[in-house]
Amino acid sequence: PRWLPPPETLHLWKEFETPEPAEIKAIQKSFLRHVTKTFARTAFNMDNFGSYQGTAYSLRDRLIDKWNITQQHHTREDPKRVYYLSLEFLLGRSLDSCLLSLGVKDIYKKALDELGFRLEDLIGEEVDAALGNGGLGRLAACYMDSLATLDYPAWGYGIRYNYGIFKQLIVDGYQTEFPDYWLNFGNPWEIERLDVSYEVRFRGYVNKVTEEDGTISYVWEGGEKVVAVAYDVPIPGYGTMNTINIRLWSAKPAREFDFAMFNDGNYEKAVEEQKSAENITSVLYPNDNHMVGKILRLKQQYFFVCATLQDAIRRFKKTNRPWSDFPYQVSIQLNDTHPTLGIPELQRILIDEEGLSWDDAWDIVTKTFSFTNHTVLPEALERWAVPLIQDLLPRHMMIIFDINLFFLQKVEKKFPGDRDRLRRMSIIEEGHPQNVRMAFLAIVGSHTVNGVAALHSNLIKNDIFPDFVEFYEGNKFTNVTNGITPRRWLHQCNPALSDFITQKLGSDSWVKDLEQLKKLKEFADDAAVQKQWMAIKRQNKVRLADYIHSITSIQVSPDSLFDIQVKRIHEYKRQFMNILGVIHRYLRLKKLTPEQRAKEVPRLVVFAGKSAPGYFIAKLVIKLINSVGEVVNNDPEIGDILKVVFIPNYNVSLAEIIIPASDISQHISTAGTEASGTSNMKFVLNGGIILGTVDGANIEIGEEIGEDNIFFFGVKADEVEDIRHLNRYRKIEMDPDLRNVLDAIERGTFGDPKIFEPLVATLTVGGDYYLISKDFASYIEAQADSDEAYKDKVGWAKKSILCTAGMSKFSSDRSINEYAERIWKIKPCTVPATLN
Ligand code: 9GP
Repeated sequence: PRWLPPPETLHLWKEFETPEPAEIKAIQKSFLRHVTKTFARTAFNMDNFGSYQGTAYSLRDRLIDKWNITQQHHTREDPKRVYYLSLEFLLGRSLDSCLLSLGVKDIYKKALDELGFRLEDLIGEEVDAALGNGGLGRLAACYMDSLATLDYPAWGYGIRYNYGIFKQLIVDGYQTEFPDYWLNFGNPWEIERLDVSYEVRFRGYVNKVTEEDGTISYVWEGGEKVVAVAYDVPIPGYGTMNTINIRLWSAKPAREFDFAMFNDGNYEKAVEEQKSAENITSVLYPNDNHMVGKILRLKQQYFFVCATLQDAIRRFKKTNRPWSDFPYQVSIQLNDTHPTLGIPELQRILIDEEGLSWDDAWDIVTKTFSFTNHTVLPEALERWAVPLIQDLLPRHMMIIFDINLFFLQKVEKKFPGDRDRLRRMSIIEEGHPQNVRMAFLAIVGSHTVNGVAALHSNLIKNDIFPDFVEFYEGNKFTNVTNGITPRRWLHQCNPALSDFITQKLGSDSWVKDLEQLKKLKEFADDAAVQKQWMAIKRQNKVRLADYIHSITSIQVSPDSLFDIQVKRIHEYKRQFMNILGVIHRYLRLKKLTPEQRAKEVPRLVVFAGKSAPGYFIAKLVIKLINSVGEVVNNDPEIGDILKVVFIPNYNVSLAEIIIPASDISQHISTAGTEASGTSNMKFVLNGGIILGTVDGANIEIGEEIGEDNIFFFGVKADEVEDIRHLNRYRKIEMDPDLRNVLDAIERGTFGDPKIFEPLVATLTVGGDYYLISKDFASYIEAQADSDEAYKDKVGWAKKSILCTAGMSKFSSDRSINEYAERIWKIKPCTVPATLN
């Protein structure tokens, strides 16, 4: 039985829980010091932004204290560290999450209240750090939170882009892009480290040197150099001293100014050179699941791995260990193929600069790196033209050729005479020009390769890299199902539900141990709990409805079923099918009598997400959604029975408002195309029900929460290839309901049909690659099932509770523990709590 405090002792607890006035005073003092001294403002020259800055800087002081203690402890203990290399970290806002991690939110709130500021208003002043596109970048951010919380000695490494993902505005129904000036108002969450910088070389030539004893070595010389300067972003663990670091590199010119050129009167050229260095880290490439072969992107990739390896090696060398210890002290995780150049770069450093033999060096390299693949889409798998690499990184190209040669020799030895296999497995793809297959290089240079959900890891093994599985006899390949941090994605974004769960479980320890959510199952049939649970959901829906109104002027009813699809706009994610389903619903509703209509479940369909700027078809999907919304939302016969809203500029802080408000969320990728998905996990953790395909992590979520609590539909992954094959060779049989929907578009029901012709053509003449027609009937059926289920309020509340209760597995803490134990072989290095 749970211990309960005797009522007469409660005042003692209360007194103890109330923060010491001195503590409040200390916060106010540090706040005012920063406001007046750091930002030179006064009581008569203040606004919410000024108080956000003061609060952030005061919190930053605490973060830096903890960070310093952590670093000193790690230096003393010298544990094996993991380095998580990622071109994207989608951190979102930091103020709220830092307040929670440090356990000081309530006391800060009080301190600010007394000064006349509302913490909620300040939180809204912060600009998102949006250094990522979508799932891959947000996953990196969740993993940093878990690494810190679980006390692992870890570093994140990436690029400090001056411009993060573009801002999306909707103009006349179309996406338009604006630069994201996120650094314009300063960034309290980073520390500029002018003392930590490294040179990075590009181009030049390779000198072959023959020593007196006949040995040959290579020296990479000449070319141009830029400097990588470190910016550190401290990441505090939740309720622990451990505060790790994301080190983001910014490019600066190697020499401040070319005075010779300047004096020659060539001022502009001198400035130009400076600019070209800074360009390297200027902008994040806005493509999700799609590679663009731009030289600047290749420069970004090398720039960041080169600086990172120098930093990791400097840290390693401080301990005076032999090189053979390196893989036992350092583990490097490649987040997708983007940092793969780290493999030839470490090999280059070891043989050219440290004088190790090829074999000794390669042994170290392959024991150090591991690689996560995040996609099976062919257009996302990176290939770089050999001439491009040769020009930019001549020595690396030589090394890649050698890695390939030695690798293919081993393949030949194992499968003698199998030329076709050699062609298939070669890191160098033949053609004009030749290409480097980065995934192959990553596989060959890593000890472990993982996919991000069970189905995806199987597809990698069976469909994408089967030759490699055979060659390595299955030993390299494994699965680590993705996870999300429950700190941000429940505790922070849904405070009412978080408090309620804490109250029901009798403690808040679930925030660090999601296994405990399982105990919520006991309450699934409890009428009082159901009532409170759904009341919280409604509050969150009101919050979203208010937001929608403030941004789009569209009034939506919180009593409708909130059906949400938010993610990058991509053909494989099938937002197109969703809006076609909405049209189908609209046409059906129009045929009903007002009495019949009144019996329908009112539904709000929400979309949000960015399209890559050059992705024509995805941009047309956005236009169609807005055009349909225009008609449906203004149809007086329809009213609240159906509303369609596209919320512009989807980002992390918007997700924090949207996700807690969903009744249903859609994850409807063609089976076998979504590697995992992570927003599916966020929605279900917040008691939302998935309507989705048997794809990615949906499958494992279904296993955990029970198939009664998820609306599955559509073909299975192993059927897709056969259907595509048939689609190619015979006329596609269009689903009749879908035909009706397309007819309505073609009749001009949603504006000029000419606009949508290329989009409709993807289903007709285009061969319907993503099988919308095949899945349409079962999609509509699943939607109808969800309407029926929603009518049963008690049944729905039960489903919703069981959803949250079943999500223990999807904590990023579980994922990170798996990586740490099975792949990185690192252990927690707990920092003694000398500060609180
Ligand atoms: O598309 C995948 C998504 O399914 C997954 O959840 C995410 C994190 O693992 O990675 C995405 N992949 C990419 O963004 C590009 O490889």
